[in-house]
Amino acid sequence: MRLANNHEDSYRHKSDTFQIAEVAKDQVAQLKIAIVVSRFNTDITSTLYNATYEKLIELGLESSNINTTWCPGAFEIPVIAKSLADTGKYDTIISLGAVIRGETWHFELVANQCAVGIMNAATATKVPIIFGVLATDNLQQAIERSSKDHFDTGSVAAESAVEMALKIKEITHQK
Ligand code: INI
Repeated sequence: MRLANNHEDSYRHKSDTFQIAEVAKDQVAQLKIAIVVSRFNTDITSTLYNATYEKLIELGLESSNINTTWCPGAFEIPVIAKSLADTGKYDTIISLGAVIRGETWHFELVANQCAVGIMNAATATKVPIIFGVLATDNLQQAIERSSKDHFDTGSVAAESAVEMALKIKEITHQK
């Protein structure tokens, strides 16, 4: 497996593509991945979801090995992600959401607790939980971060999920 991910800046460049060696492709076909996606700001989260799903299929996942759970908002993502991780059925969980800044504190509370909850669930279960939850100042930024022509966060989340699933298997020698 070759991963070109030495960034000169904090953004993933278009040319910085994820590649899986032939030898890893049959391993990818065995992976089981769960996606938890929130409905709040659903235009954005649906875009993230479609990109994630398409990229997983492109990378070699079987559609029958992809489980999708929708939830109300980003605040609810951690409990769903933890519940999915606790089943022991999935190699990686992908979380997708969109938190857009408003005029109150609500943004901070939802965005921060979502991030902390996801990290706590991942470290507690040792199942990687990919953080595909956008936290942006406005709708335009969320559109750019989710769009396939810009940051394409959904595809990046899918690539990160496959990379992490293979890596954890390698570390724990469970091929
Ligand atoms: N949920 C989001 O996913 N994004 C948001 O931008 C957002 N804002 O701004 O309020 C949001 N709120 C809902 C929250 O996630 C919970 O679903 C709700 O509070 C019920 O627990």
